[in-house]
Amino acid sequence: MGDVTDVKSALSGQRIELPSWAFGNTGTRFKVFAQPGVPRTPQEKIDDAAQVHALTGVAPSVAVHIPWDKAGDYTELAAYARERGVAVGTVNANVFQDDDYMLGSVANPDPVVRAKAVEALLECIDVMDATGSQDLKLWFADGTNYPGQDDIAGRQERLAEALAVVYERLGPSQRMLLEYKLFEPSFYTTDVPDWGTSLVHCLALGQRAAVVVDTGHHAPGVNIEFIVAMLLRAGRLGGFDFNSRFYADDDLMVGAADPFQLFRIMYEVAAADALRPAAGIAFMLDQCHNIEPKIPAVIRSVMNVQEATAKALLVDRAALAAAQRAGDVLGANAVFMDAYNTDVRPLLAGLREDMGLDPDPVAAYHRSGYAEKITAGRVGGTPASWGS
Ligand code: RM4
Ligand code: MN
Repeated sequence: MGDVTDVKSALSGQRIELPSWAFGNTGTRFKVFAQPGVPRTPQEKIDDAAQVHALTGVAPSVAVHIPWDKAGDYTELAAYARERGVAVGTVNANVFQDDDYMLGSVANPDPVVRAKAVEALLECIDVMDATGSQDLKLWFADGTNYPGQDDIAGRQERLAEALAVVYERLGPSQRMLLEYKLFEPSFYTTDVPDWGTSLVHCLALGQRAAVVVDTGHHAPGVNIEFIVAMLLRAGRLGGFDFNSRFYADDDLMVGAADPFQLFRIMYEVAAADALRPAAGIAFMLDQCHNIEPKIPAVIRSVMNVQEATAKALLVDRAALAAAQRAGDVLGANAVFMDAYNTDVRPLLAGLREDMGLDPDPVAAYHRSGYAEKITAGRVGGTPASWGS
């Protein structure tokens, strides 16, 4: 087993970014079930994220989604976050909810719509300048539904052109993170469907463009840790959008559907020594809590990432390497499984106590009275939701 003191020190330095949209009302295309106490403003989403950080100690930033989190003054929004002990993190661009984007955004056949989409992305960089955010995260709903609907190669040209304009506008310490997703909302072609397509675009753009792996965006059975290893090797793993899927882009709590997969992914990250913030991998959640209470679900998700990370760090790398060199197939697998089968909850509870936190953040949240406070206080106004 890896050394417990080293494991604890790596875990205390871990940073997990929370998505502002996890705190708003969400649902499926069939129904959004509203919950009481949901934030009405970006500031209230930040308040909720700050609660999660206060209880877990490892979630000091909150990703925003523009225009869902549109604010009059982003410098003020960043100051508001700082006062609550968190920072505004990744800026996510939403170019998929305007009528003009029916046939796509940056790859739309109409140059006027393309220009509008590029403008929206450039505005996101203005937001980054005002908030001090480092990363612009791009996910495009672009694609087609029918063979012949649009030119597949032509769409790639338009995409590349738009990305180049946006990349040029980035400040020297800012990055562009390009996410891929297999399908949906387009079902025949998707313009960035896989890590290969994303990587090809990033390589053409330059060093500060990197791929985002959203764990929910793969076909069943895809070996995500292999993709992670490849991107780490190429120096182009920009970050993760963590969530769980049983079918497709379910956006369920990370580590809920397949904790073993999450462990395998975190092992590749740990083995490449890429857990350290200096390695530049953004560990973000991208989740929606439709039927479960949102804040405890986000706390649970942070804990799930920590548990998978702790197990990954516990792998006895020297013993594993020795077994691999000796061709000891079963021995190597046993080293790996020993770490996975370790109950790391006491270790993490101890770590939290070392950090001056309650060992059980979910219980601490339920005791805190915060849920009652927001339920009583957040009446009137429009609860945040998709499209608002
Ligand atoms: C997409 C993708 C993006 C997220 C949106 C809301 O499927 O995962 O990361 O910003 O959903
Ligand atoms: Mn995502």
